[in-house]
Amino acid sequence: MSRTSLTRFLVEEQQAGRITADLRQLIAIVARACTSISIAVGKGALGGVLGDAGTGNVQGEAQKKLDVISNDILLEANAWGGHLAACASEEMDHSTPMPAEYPHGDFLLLFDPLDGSSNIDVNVSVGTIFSVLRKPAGVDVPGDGDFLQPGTAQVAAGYTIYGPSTMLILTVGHGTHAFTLDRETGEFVLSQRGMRIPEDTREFAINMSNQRHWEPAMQAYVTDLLAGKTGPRGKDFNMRWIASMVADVHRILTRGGIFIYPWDKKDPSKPGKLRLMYEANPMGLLVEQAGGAATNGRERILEIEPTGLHQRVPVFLGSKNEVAEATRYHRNADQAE
Ligand code: P6P
Repeated sequence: MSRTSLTRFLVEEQQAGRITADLRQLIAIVARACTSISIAVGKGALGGVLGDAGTGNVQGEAQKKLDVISNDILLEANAWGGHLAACASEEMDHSTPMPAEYPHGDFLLLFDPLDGSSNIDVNVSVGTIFSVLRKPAGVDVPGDGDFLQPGTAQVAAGYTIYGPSTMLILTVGHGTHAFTLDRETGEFVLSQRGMRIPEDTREFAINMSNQRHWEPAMQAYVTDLLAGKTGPRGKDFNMRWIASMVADVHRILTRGGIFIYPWDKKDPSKPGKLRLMYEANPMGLLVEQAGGAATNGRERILEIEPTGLHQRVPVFLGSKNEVAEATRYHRNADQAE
């Protein structure tokens, strides 16, 4: 069976006029950086890279050594790429314009270098999430404000999941495609062209320990899920929660489901736990390109006008009809107010 490498896939996308040479090369650089992260993650206890780095990030979260290592790998890989104007990361307080001595390009790269890293020390799948935007015209040195573009402006998005196999899931706006890392050759090989999420599901992913903190519409929705076929939904549901967004979203892209991280009143000032710019937006584009849906419980994630680089949002994503049902509960509650 002839194999399609990521390199060939990207050249074909460029030949079809769907991406530019610069975007092709940027994606190839990010993929190579993810291969390096996969090697670092795969060393586990033998690499001296587990545990806390002893530092915190802008989110006020303790950084794992691998958070910092992964962030550095992505920055170093892109330094000489020549395609970026600036980077932004969960692990950096502010965006970073490309230093003057490096070649510059027209793209903005945002990433969560190692999402789910609290799972690293217990050997559960984690991943790198990335999003690519265009640098606004006329801007020479981009600042944080230049990143504040809605998810519909993304020219590419993807994640790499470091699991039993390392897989890169990518969209450039024409479908969502899966590549598997061939560890012997070091290349990503196309393993599924055109992933499709089933429109209906019987599987939901949520951290149920927060139930008492949810708003009434969320309580009502989950109560009806749990009532199963004896309740208004008329069917039984199963639950999965890996607490690693990349792993939960990958399962949903592969077999359907709904992933929810709603607002809760544990910290009312926070609109949600997950970040819009480098988690919800890239995952939202990947899911929509696979026939799914992504909302914040009320509106489409990709149409949210960002107000901050590390802004948080509630996330409902996955099987289109189930996301619509969960969103209906919230919109109906708003109308009843
Ligand atoms: P909780 C990981 O820390 C993360 O950002 C996502 O990957 C994951 O979906 C979520 O938080 C898990 O949150 O509150 O269940 O630990």
